Amino acid sequence: MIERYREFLPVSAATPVISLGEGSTPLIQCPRLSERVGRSCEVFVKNEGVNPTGSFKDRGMTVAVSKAIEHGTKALICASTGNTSASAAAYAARGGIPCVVILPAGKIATGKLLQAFAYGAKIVAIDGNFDDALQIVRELGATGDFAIVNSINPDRVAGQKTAAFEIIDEMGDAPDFHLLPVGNAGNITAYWIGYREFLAGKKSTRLPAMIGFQAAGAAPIFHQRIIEKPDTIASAIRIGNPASWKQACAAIVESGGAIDVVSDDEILASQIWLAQHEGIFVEPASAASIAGLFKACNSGRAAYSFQEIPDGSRIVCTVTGHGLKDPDIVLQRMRELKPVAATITDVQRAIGLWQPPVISSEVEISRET
Ligand code: AN7
Repeated sequence: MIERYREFLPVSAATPVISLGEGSTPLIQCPRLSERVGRSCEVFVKNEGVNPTGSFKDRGMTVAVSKAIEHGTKALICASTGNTSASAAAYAARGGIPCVVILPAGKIATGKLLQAFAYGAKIVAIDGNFDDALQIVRELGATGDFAIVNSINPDRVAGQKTAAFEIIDEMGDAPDFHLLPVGNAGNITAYWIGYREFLAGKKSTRLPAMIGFQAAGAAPIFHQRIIEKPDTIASAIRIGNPASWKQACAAIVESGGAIDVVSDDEILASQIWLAQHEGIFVEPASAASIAGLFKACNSGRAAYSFQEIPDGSRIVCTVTGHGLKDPDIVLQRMRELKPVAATITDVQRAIGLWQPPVISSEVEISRET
């Protein structure tokens, strides 16, 4: 990714490029999502779950770790709700330096914790939430012993803005709307920088409205106050005091966008809907952008209603992480698989009994018209 967008990144010939082949992720045209919006609008999903460690964090991490190593850093440190730790651990291994990850105990999705172990990070679980972990990381970073690779590190944001570049390069221009989940607010900040940079460089002719979605129980930006005890099934965005709060607000206001909330039930229903209607399996936090799209189509409750948007509008939803990272919730809802005899007739009978939705969505997301 650094090679593809080198001229826009804070790297030089002296920077050792620590890469795992991140970026250049698919921008998937989604006919069924488009149908939900209607009026010839086109919806695309930017699938960041196919990055090397399964999340968008790899874009920022390749730059942050390359720069940290260029600067002679001895060790990396980050706080994380899971994906940052998985990504930092992988790129640290790739770069040959140690990595410490500070995590809220018991709140990290199985796949992500497993990744941090597998890549060999030093893992410290704290009796506290992500915001507490980030505070500790800020203080440890100030000692000079570590390079912080959270998105408070500008190199992370610089790397992440390349997702906006890719969208413009692929679509030929920026979309009209960009929807994405918001946690610590680094990603919405990075996309907005990317979109503005390509507009200034005349690689695009417009800016999208940025529409961010927080989980209802962890929505500090929406409520305009710190949430002391954020709570949501979407553990990746269980953040009560986002580091890039101000930048996110600027992106939303400057772009004429909005910040909105989606409930856990809406998130889980959208996760399954996207998997079963478009074949894209994402983790719950990522499904917030899809839940948000559905909400925007329903003018009654949405902070930004799509009812009035021009026909033919182009909408991009970023999905940030792979569904396999957080299997527990889907597992709970899966029917038990009872083996049948290994004969054609038994298998045929079993297929006949099979009922499509394998996993039923508890919440119906219907379009209010
Ligand atoms: C799947 O890993 O904050 O608003 O520590 O993992 O840029 O924070 C993860 C965040 C969305 C929110 N989707 O992005 C972490 C962490 C997924 C995520 C977000 C995260 P930001």
